[in-house]
Amino acid sequence: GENERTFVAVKPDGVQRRLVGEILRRFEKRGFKLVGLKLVKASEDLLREHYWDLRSKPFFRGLMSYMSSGPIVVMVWEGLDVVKTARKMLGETNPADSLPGTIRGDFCVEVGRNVIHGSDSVASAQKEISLWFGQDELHCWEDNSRGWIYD
Ligand code: DAT
Ligand code: MG
Repeated sequence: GENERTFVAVKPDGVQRRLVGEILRRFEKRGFKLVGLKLVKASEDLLREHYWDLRSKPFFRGLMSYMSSGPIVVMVWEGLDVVKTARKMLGETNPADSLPGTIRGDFCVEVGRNVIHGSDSVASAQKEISLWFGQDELHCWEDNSRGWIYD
């Protein structure tokens, strides 16, 4: 429903390349509701837990050093089907397969520098949100444009 939440992160290359505003803008304009946002330097432990399913992949070490190479902007967005829609807005894992109009399709070229993360299911979104955010960092607020976004 409208209360579905997803976890999105602008990776270190996205922060370096000044893409944070553009990415926030796309989610805001789509009509999703921002409920959490912060700039963080992720610890290796947090990243290992976040990418636990990929620990045996050959690119895992490179992924860890890329993701810990600078601050990242983590966010939680809320709205109808936001998990699936956010993944569509991101594009494919490999930017080469991502259509223009998607974030990866517009702003990057290589899988190892693909600018943004988004949860791949409602279950992983719940896990990732609780991994990266404290309860007190997730904000409930009355959405005054709600009636113009949902019928
Ligand atoms: P996604 O980020 O689209 O959910 P994933 O969960 O399969 O993709 O992988 C997580 C990240 O790991 C991905 O954003 C970039 C990196 N990665 C994935 N496959 C890779 C590969 N073949 N070579 C290098 N990095 C890769
Ligand atoms: Mg993934």
